[in-house]
This record gives sequence, C-alpha cells and structure tokens, in this order.
Amino acid sequence: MSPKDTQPDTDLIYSKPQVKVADFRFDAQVVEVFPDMIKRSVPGYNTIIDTIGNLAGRYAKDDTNVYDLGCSLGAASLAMRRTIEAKNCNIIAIDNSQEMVERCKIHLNAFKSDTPCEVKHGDILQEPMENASVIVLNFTLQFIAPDKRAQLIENIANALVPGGLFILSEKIYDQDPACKDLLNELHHDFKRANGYSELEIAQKRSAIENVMKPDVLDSHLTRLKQAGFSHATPWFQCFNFFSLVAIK
Ligand code: GEK
Repeated sequence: MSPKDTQPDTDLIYSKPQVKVADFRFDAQVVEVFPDMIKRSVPGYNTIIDTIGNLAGRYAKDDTNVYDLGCSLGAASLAMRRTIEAKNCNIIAIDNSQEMVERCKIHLNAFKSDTPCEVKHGDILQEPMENASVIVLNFTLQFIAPDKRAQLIENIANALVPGGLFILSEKIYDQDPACKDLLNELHHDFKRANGYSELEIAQKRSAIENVMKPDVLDSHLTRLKQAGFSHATPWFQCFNFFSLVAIK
C-alpha cells in the first residue's frame, strides 16, 4: 500500500485504467476527494479563496446578500464569513449537486459566525438573486452551457447594488494555438508535480471535456461589458486559470 492509499481524502478517481471514461459528475465519489482534487488541479486555488475573503470583507455592505454560486463544499463562503463585518449581511451558497450541498452544510455548520449562511440546492440559472453587494462565481461558469452564460452574467449584474462586486474565476484558453499548447503543458506539469500520473491526467481530461467548456479571456470581458459592468480587471492568472473582479 502506498502512503497515498492510507489517506481517504486523496483523489485517486482516475488512477486505475477505465475501459470507458464516463463524463465527469459532481457526485458522492467526487465530494469525498474534492478539497484534494481542486487544490492539486487548480493553480492558485488557495490564493484565490483567500482573496475572495479579503474582497468580501471590503465590499460586503450592511443589509445586503452575498452569493456564492456553484459553492461546492463552501470554501469561498467560509473565507467570506471570516472577513465580513457588515451588519445584517446574509451569505447564500447555491449548488445543483445534492451531494455537494449536504457536505457543504456540514462544513459551514462546523464554524460559528455572526454572518449567517444559507446553503441551497438549486440551479444558479433559476435561483432568484437580489440586493447583492458581492457575488462569487468561482470556477462555475465553465460548467454552464455556453448559450446560457450571457443571461447568467446579466442576472448577476442586475442583482448587484450600485458599487457591488462580482468575482469571476475560470479556466481559460488562449486564442493563439502555440500559447494555448504552452499553457496546457504548464498546467499538466503542475498536475504532475502534485502527484497525478499521466494516466490520471489523460482520463480526467477525457471525463471533463464534454462537461467543462472554457472561454477565451476576451469573451469574459466582452460579456461583462455587455451586462453593464463599468469596471473589470483580472487580478490573478497562473497558466490557463484566472480570476477577475468587476464592479457595478
Ligand atoms: C469553490 N466554487 O470551491 N447550478 C448550481 N451549481 C452548479 C451548476 C448549476 N447550474 N453547474 C455546476 N454547478 C467552488 C468550486 S466547482 C469547480 C466550484 C470545479 C456546480 C457543481 O455542482 C460544482 O460543485 C461547482 O459548480 C463547480 O470555490 O470543480 O472545477
């Protein structure tokens, strides 16, 4: 048994050869290993979560809502709860995976806070949003059907109060084929350095390619402008992963 096998939360989902690799789903098996999977797969994930906390502390306003859309296990909500000092401010965390929502509730209930957090099982394309000072979409838009993305960003812009903050993090790809290949290679090196084998990298890629459709950075910026955001800037990029802030 390798040391890896003794840790139940280590992501080993694609470590054995699979005859047919099924499309990736946020199911019970993924929930078990999710914190390990996302940290070993997304460069800068911890920095992004910490910065979401910092930004929420700055932008959350009294008597408003804060949304965490596609919350998974609630890492962003937990970070925001630690920093928000605004009074009568509610965090609403939404995910359409029942398994994620159940585990997220356990994570959030483990910590006391003056900022309440409601965890909802729902589709972010359907859930109403209003009176928001901060909205977080951390690596979730890439799982939304491309033809529904503009409407979602418009709903987010409409839900924000003036001066409200939107934080968007995504995997992107570069329009230039040589740059695209280079960024992909650097990302694969990052995964190798974090202990993923060639087999795991290849099987995960084929599991995710029908489910996750990245955009180019310019599409994100254009969509934000069209939705009415007057200020937007990327604040983080590592390889083909980035995060931006947009202010209404
Ligand atoms: C984090 N934000 O740790 N409605 C609601 N949830 C959805 C939808 C939808 N239509 N589509 C996908 N999801 C998290 C990480 S993970 C990113 C986000 C990743 C949910 C899905 O169930 C999953 O939990 C999440 O979006 C994407 O800061 O794993 O790469």
